[in-house]
Amino acid sequence: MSKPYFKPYNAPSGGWGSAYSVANILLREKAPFVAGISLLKQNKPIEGFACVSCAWAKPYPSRPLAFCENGAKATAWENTSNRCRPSFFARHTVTELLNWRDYDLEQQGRLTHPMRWNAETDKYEPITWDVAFQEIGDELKAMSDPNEVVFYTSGRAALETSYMFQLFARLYGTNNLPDSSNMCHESTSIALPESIGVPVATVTLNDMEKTDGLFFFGQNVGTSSPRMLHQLEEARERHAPIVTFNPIRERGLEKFTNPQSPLEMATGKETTISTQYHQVNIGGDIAAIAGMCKTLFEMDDEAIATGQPRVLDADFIREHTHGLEAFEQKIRRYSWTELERRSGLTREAMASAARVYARCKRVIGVYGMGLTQHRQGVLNIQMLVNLLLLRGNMGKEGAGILPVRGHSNVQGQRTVGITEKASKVPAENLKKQFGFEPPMDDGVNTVEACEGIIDGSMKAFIGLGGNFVRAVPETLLMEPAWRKLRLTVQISTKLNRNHLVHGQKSYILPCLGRTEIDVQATGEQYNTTEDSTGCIRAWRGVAKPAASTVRSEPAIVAGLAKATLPPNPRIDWDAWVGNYGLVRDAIAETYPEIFHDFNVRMMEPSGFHRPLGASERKWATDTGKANFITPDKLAPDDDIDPDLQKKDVLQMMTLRSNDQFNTTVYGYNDRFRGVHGTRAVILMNRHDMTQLGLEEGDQIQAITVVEDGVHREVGPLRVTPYNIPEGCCAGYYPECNPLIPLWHHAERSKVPAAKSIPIRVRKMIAFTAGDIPSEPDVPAGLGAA
Ligand SMILES: Nc1nc2c(c(=O)[nH]1)N[C@H]1C(S)=C(S)[C@@H](COP(=O)(O)OP(=O)(O)OC[C@H]3O[C@@H](n4cnc5c(=O)[nH]c(N)nc54)[C@H](O)[C@@H]3O)O[C@H]1N2
Ligand SMILES: Nc1nc2c(c(=O)[nH]1)N[C@H]1C(S)=C(S)[C@@H](COP(=O)(O)OP(=O)(O)OC[C@H]3O[C@@H](n4cnc5c(=O)[nH]c(N)nc54)[C@H](O)[C@@H]3O)O[C@H]1N2
Ligand SMILES: [Mo]
Repeated sequence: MSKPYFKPYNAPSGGWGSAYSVANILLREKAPFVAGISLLKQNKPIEGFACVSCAWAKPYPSRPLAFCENGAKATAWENTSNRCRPSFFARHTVTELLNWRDYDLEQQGRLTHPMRWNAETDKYEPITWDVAFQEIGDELKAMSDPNEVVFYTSGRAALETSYMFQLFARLYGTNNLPDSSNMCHESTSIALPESIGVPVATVTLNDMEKTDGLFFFGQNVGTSSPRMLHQLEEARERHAPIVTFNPIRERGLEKFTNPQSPLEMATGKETTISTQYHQVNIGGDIAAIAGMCKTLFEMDDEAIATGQPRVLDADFIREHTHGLEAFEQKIRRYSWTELERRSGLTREAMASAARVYARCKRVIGVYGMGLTQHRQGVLNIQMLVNLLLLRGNMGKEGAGILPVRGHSNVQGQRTVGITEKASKVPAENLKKQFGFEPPMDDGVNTVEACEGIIDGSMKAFIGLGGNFVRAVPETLLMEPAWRKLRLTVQISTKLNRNHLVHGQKSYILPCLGRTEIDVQATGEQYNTTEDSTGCIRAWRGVAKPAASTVRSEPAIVAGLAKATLPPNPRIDWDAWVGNYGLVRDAIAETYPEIFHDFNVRMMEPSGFHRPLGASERKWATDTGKANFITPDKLAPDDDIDPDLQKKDVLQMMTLRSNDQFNTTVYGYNDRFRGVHGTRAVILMNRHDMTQLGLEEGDQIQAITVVEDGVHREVGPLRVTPYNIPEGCCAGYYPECNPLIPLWHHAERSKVPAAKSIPIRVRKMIAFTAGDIPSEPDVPAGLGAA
């Protein structure tokens, strides 16, 4: 591999860069034909499959090519012609594979056989499905307490699988159902119900078409949900302003050329996405929004004084909201100096954003991990809702709140019972349907599951997808603790680090992906998902299964459940596997309001939407109104160590590159950010570099600044000057995860605060240029020795 280098990227997002990138991965996965055919069916309801990348809404009628660069990569990745067969495992011990990079592990291709780790040989060896189910079932039956078992879900599994998995866990006797969402939008699930009485976005594609202003906070559309760029391009064609708050200038939020428009590609037409771009400090959003709200109050004063139309929507506020007075008092009291210092923005910048906001009649507030993954993640979101409420931008066409969800069905999983919170489950319905007492104690979320694994109280882990140990914080404590688990079971498509960091008894169960044809006893099966806009639809796979020995996720969950649970006359697991329609009937019975007539309504190509009170200005909150939530502080460091204010402490955010999907690394280039051939970088402000005596290309160790007795260090990372506010820096996820203390999470939602890790850097003794280790030599466990 060539030497890493850094070169700013000036082309638009999309465009030819995107076209080349898609062609490259199709060739590399040796899947140009299979994946190419699949791509034609991507995001086509009923006849095709829902993209396995992000959860952004799929318009109907579909575009002829309804995929984006990253969706194409995800499809190629699943439809690869590489196979990770038993012969591969026979050649390598697990200890040896632990030194491989994440990229090389997944590059082995699709898993084909159920495998069991053999302690004597330190290798995974093939076993039959029956033996795998029997042994896992026996282990689970031998546990002394069902609450010693974690049932984790990564956000991909379809509604049918997810429903079966939660039922399995609850029949077993536990609500230990953490989900990738606990590391992601759980801040949303806490914030929005308190503010507006719903846990999810209130915005549909129709609203995207009608809006006349979008305000973007901490969401990287060009990488994380590129299909949304089409709606943004259309909004810009209608001259709707897009105002962005992000510490760094993300390409997708600046310029876009539609790679599927021959005209735009030929003429090089670029659309400017953001009309204002505010490089807010990491963690500075509460202050930035407070600054906007303060301006709005002042503008409203002026309007009243001069007899102009009000700036605030007084009727809406009176009729539909609660708590304005306390909120307003608090906001008016903040000084501009304080707001400027915390946000990193000038008063004028905040005021000009507010003026644009005040001119728009229908505004959508969009956000992602830049708001949720902070200690004040919940409050971040509630502040954005406060801003929307001031002008009645909730429950009317073209307006609302839009958390952009990550995994393609992560929102839907929550809807059908994947949750650790007992109160979120219709226990009465489950009891009536299946004749058992569902557990009533809350189970563990992701952080609590990690705590239990570290302190030894958790004994077994069943993973429905994902790469848990790699995605969570505190890697250096988690990995050794994981090895003490009595049983680890991973239902997976590809080999990843979590298979290698394993429990005393460990199994890999290979499953079909959503792009693949799923034939069961009654014929080809549909599966269903819910997207970021609460739209539920039916899909089916089109590609030939990776191997005849691979099973579908519902079949695997049913196999485990049957081997573990006593027979239940009301559940015929085999019948469910033979016909997923029967699972959907069960879902409809448990959740009639959302899923009545599920099997019929799912066939509507435009899908059906779950009912959302807030979209109709019905507020299921404690006050029966939409609540203004008064911030108790502007930034998280208000209440922690004064040490953190010191000059040499930087706030690090961990980012995704354009060439990865979570822990799956497709390649070592982050085209949009100009980083090539490496992921072992730290992006820094030039002024900070000078202050710290660093030059471009220097190698540093990043060390977490906390006094809890644990030393956390990652490196070497290559210093790269970047346009980022002073005192802020960035590194890649998951390589930097060893830096995050497990307790460093959002208050109440417990989402790891992966976007604000206080660190110091230590320069490494000078290497000669030739000695500098480049990324390809760095193993997956990039943490310090
Ligand atoms: N290609 C690709 N697509 C993906 C994924 C992937 O890994 N790769 N992952 C999927 C998943 S599971 C998820 S959750 C989503 C994640 O998608 P996003 O929500 O976009 O999450 P990130 O990419 O982690 O970073 C979000 C942005 O937040 C900014 N940011 C960081 N801190 C702050 C802050 O304090 N304030 C503000 N205003 N901005 C901040 C960062 O600069 C970055 O641009 O994407 C999904 N789609
Ligand atoms: N530092 C830091 N940490 C983070 C984040 C961050 O921004 N910064 N982001 C967090 C977020 S938002 C999330 S969502 C989590 C992600 O955490 P996870 O969801 O646990 O991780 P993924 O990388 O998405 O999981 C990838 C693995 O899933 C398996 N897989 C893929 N497709 C399928 C399928 O169809 N079925 C099954 N059964 N398995 C499949 C493959 O084996 C693959 O190796 O990470 C979190 N961790
Ligand atoms: Mo996520």
